[in-house]
Amino acid sequence: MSYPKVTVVGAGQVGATAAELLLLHELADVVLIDIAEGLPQGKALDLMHTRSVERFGPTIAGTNDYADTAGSDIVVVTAGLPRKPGMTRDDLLAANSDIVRSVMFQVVEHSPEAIFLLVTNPLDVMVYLAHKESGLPSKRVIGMGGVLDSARFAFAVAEKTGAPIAEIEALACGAHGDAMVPMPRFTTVGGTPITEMLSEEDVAALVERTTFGGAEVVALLKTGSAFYAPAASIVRMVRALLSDEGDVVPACVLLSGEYGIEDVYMSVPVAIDRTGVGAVVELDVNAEELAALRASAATIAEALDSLNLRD
Ligand code: A3D
Repeated sequence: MSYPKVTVVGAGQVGATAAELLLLHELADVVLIDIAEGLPQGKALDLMHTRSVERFGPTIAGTNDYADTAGSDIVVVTAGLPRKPGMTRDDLLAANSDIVRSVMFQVVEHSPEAIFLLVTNPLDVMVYLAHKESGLPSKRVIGMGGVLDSARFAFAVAEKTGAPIAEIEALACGAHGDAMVPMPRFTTVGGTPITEMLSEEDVAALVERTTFGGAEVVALLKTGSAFYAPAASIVRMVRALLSDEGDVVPACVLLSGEYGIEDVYMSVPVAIDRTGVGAVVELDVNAEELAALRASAATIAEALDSLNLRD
């Protein structure tokens, strides 16, 4: 049986965990690449040893050579420095810009037709940079942020209400960071919006917990940042990107007038399939939600301008 080829750049916590899930779910043959010598090879070998225990079909190869990534269907970019305690995502801006620039240059050279799924923080800026500097159509450059933020919102709602997680549909849009826009009216338990079930104070507390869910993990771990839920969220998106279903997920995509937002990458619900990004699903937002989305976009635009990325 032949599998699609997915390259994961960065064999750290997020990249290696995503690689493991791609194999366990039998979604793709994986190439794991990192700048650190031995790291991707060692993790790939360890995962190949797992194969006969877990009985999965696809294979994984670890490398430091971009030639091995040639012909990938999807390239997931997790290379970068993780956020440390007390560090904001924006502190990572300068360091990770250089990394993403050099990684994109090399992966695009070997897989010019791939779909590129960016994960490196600060996410919304890194995806824009990857799109701009690669010259690739925005349809094939996308970021993972909204799936994770929505999952954290769902967790917070489950904790508060005690409802089974399978009955909860949660949505968080906007920047992946402090300017996130969790959407309570579009977050439901058994089909009922949480705004009709919970007090305003309770909803506000859930929004707060969602927005700072990543920081909550960082504070507990002390070194490094979250990786299980990020990796699962990557795999959720890869699954959709390998199918023809046109799944609608909150993904970080280039907005061109939707919600009155122009020339900013930010998470909104969008259909994705094996051709990349399809139609943005414009939610029926009220004035307050629209203002929150625009304010979130403005914070991203400010960071883009600080890097002189926009014309
Ligand atoms: P970590 O475990 O440090 O792994 C990063 C890996 O990148 C390391 O193995 C490095 O050696 C490698 N690397 C560094 N520079 C290069 C390079 N030039 N080429 C190839 N590999 C390189 O970090 P992590 O896995 O915890 O996090 C990785 C990135 O994902 C960070 O920027 C995080 O902030 C980000 N992240 C984003 C989300 C989102 O939801 C968007 C969630 C979790 C983590």
